[in-house]
Amino acid sequence: MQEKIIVLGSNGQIGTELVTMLRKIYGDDHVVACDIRRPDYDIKNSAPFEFVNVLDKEMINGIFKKYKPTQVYLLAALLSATGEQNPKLAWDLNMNGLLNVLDLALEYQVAKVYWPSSIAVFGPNSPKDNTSQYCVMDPNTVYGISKLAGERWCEYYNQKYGLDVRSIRYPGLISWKAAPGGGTTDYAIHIFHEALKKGSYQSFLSAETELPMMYMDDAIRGTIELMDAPADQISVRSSYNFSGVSFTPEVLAAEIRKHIPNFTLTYADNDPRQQIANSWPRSIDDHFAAKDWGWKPEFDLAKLTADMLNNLKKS
Ligand code: AKB
Repeated sequence: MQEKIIVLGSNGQIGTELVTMLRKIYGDDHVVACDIRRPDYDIKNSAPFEFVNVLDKEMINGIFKKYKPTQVYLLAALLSATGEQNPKLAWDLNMNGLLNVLDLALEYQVAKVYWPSSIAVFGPNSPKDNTSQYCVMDPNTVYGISKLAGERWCEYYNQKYGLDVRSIRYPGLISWKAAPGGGTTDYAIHIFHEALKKGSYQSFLSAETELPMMYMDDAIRGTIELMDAPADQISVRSSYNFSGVSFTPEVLAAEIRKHIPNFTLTYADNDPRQQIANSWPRSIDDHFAAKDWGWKPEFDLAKLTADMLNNLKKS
């Protein structure tokens, strides 16, 4: 079957790299990038781009009618930190954007839908270490609440209507090609830019705040591996736990010092993102992803640090 893939929210941190990879695999004309902002990275000139607001169901309807997609990726979202600044908008975008796409995917008989969830679905009473797929989940950010509700909707559309919707709970994603989108884990990207530019950085999270993270190359590969897996191997229809590497700002700084020996790290007091980080797990048990579709990360802390610094130096 000839695939026609629509990526909604193509211009963000994940979309920028996902679209590039999907176009490598399926060809430029088979992947339609859609966003409310015109892209400034390498999506721009190479292939189809459409302005789409995921809150405008008629607009998405027009795109589905025009392209008849076989696969849809919905990436448009407000993340944890920006979500707290505008909770109603975060709920509206994260929830109604998803429901619009799920409904239209059914109507247009889209073969597969991808929607990202997050470690933000866990909360203060979830276990902190090796957090399992099924445990107490009491998110206390609007982002986490919307992601947990979205997971339930994904499973509901799969079980009630047979829609093949697949999802991953991303940890903090570390990448150099596009800027991060207002998350609690963004310090782990800013730190690389500032280390190269100034030789110092002030972290908004404290020295000992350990969080699950992943290099973008692993995240993109894992996402496409999940989408390529046979449907009968997908036992989790809410969203899969997905693990890369866990570290604290202090440990990341020590790794950066292996490349930039004089790098100094200081810490800000009372940043609201600290509260969010404190409610999230330190590490994730992802054995369902390993068992169902063979997930295995390739980038550890040393490898991702070296790769980030090399690429940022060149760019
Ligand atoms: C955030 O920090 O909000 C995101 C996430 C973990 O989903 N990076």
